[in-house]
Amino acid sequence: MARNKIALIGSGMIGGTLAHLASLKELGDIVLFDIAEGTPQGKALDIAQSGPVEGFDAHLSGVNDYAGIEGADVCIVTAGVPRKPGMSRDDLLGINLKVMEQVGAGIAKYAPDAFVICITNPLDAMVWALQKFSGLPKAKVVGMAGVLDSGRFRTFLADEFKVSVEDVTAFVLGGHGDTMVPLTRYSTVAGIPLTDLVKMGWCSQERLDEIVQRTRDGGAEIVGLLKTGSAYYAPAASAIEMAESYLKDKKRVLPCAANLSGQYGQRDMYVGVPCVIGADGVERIIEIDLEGDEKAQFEKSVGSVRGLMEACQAIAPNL
Ligand code: TXD
Repeated sequence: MARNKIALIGSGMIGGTLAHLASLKELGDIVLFDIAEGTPQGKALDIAQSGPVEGFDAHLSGVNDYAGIEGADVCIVTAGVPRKPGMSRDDLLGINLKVMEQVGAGIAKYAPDAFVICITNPLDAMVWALQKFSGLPKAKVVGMAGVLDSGRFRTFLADEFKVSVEDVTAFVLGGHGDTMVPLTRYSTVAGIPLTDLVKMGWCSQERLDEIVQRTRDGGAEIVGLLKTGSAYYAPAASAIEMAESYLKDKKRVLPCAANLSGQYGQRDMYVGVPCVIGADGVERIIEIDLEGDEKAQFEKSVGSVRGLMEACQAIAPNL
């Protein structure tokens, strides 16, 4: 049986970390792609040389030509530019939209059967555009944000309650970051919902609200500390969890930005919802009943994603 091939489109901070993690987990052979000459080649060589030391068997290569991703089983997209001082949200949107157009064409030509995970920001709009530009089936193109947002939430909750992160689960919906909708009644410590833990006196509702807000601002907190870039270890780990579920047909239930076709009253858009990820890609979207405030928060989140989609359409009317 041929080894899996994993193409990483974008070889920056997240791209390099993805290559390292995929190698350590022996998920397959890895091709790093970037427009920057030397970067993907250098990172591939560096990680390959850790193979004999770590004891993993993975072939790594770096390319500047899309032909190198030919036949990839999984493509993880981080290509793009970050927001720089003086750049408006629309400037960023315009640049990264062009990048998605190039990436979509490259994947359509060389890896049309791949499972594609988009990470580039603004996530929910970029994954929607990438699916359209690539023309790949909607179930095979997803966005990574929810696994990261819930990872952040779980970390903060475990710290607060002084319990292992292993026993904390989190359920999040909606767009990435600011508009994330944490469902506290479905987030648990060893199966006990957070709403019950508040009643049991583990923490106050105000404290829980603060933790939720810190989770929403989780990306900005790290940008503020690093000063020269954004988070990359946890984003890479999150996308690898999604890729692994696809490659091993694990059918993990993970929050992903998925294409809605009527679920949650929405269609033709991508937003974070719980999905079953298996060999067919997004095999199922789990639709739960939202109550009062949850519904209002989700709708607000959908509204902000739709705003970004409209801004994309103003730049690229073919979308
Ligand atoms: O939860 C999430 N989805 C996110 C998203 C969490 C953290 C960061 N998130 C976003 O991921 C971030 O806002 C960026 O849009 C992406 C990638 O973050 P990273 O930290 O890896 O950015 P880098 O280091 O700037 O890497 C981007 C690479 C860089 O090497 C560029 O040369 C390359 O993208 N690039 C391109 N590659 C291919 N094709 C084109 N056109 C291109 N343009 C730039």
